[in-house]
Amino acid sequence: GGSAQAAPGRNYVPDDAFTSSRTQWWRDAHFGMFMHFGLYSAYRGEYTRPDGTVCRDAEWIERQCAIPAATYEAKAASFNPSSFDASAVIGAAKAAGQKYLVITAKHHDGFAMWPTAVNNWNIRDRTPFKRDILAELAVAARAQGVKLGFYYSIWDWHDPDAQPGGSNYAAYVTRMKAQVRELLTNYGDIAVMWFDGEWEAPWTAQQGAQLEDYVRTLSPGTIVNNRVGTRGIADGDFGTPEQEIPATPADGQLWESCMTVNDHWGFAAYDTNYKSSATLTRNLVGIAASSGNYLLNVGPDERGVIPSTAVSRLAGVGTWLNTNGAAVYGAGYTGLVSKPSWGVVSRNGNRLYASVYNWPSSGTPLHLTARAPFTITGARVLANGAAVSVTASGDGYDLRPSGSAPDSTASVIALDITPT
Ligand code: JFZ
Repeated sequence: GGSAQAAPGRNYVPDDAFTSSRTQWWRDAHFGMFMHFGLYSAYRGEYTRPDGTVCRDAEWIERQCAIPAATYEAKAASFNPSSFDASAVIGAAKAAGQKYLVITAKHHDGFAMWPTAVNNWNIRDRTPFKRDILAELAVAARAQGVKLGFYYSIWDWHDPDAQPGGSNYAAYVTRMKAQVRELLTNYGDIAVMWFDGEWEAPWTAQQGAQLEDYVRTLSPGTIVNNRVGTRGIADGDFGTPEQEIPATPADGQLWESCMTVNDHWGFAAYDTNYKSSATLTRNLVGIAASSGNYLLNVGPDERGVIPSTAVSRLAGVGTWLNTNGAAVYGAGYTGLVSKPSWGVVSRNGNRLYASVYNWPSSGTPLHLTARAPFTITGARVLANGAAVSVTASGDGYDLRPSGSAPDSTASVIALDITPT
């Protein structure tokens, strides 16, 4: 929150996110579920034009496929995701080891997935489904101990006052704030507000700063992403690199990399290019070792069901975490060793966790290059407790595990250390 260059009229708040107890749960969690679910999901990734040709896209389908506004609006009358099961969604997140869920309450199409009182462009007033997706998720998340956050797009393709050339953008901003108030007051504790679409004019840095302050006033504990406004003016609590894994921790900044489990955010039936559980697991371990969070997206289909392949790939991560979670939860950047070629190393206090992707053949060492001095007082494999031989060697240590890799995705060696 805040920056040295506070916007005029803004109360400057020191940037405490990196160390604050407010963000502790988020810094420890490292892993959340992102969910793109909205009216666009009803298209299943394909729009058939009046001339019979087919255009493909996901959550951008209205814009990318130039669907006439009236056609897109009419689609709502057939949007009936009656198989949506909030308990199953939260259960899938839990099984994956994800500690929080961020769902698109409103994407760029402006369609509210809750019964907003601000307008009638919402799931209750336009669909036969009528149910409040957000309320159902709030109940299930609380019951199962998963934290809940909302994605909210500042950019809005539907509200007349938000359109380019619209005469009364201020009126739109007032409605936006009324919606944000609903989200932060009607659904219990909201762990995260994840804004997006802030880059689109006429949204300004000052409006971003005011919106960030508005969220803080309504809900001081809520963690806010940086897509609320212009960087350095209203930069929220954490950065949001997209589809990438920074090699080092951001300097004094929290960050969360959002990625898709296949190749789209919203549901697209034709997209079956799911990442393997091994890839997802290594993404998570690599991100955690650079002190980041991994917000891994799934897109429920037009019935409200997360594709089963996505659920099973996520569950594979959860299975790995059941044995090796100590390398992720509560862990972060070591500062003590260089990133090795054979895997990644994370740290929690006086424990290092070497997640080994390429397990050596017997006798071949895994070398750890020390960037700062420390001694190793114990070493064992998390999966089976096997002792690992450690010898000082050159600029660091050699680890010599025995036998074959307990896990072909990543086998974790826990090292007890004493910084010297
Ligand atoms: C935005 C949305 O347009 C998209 O539909 C999806 O919701 C995604 C999570 O966020 O897309 C972006 C936003 C920011 C960047 C790239 C795509 N960026 O900063 O590189």
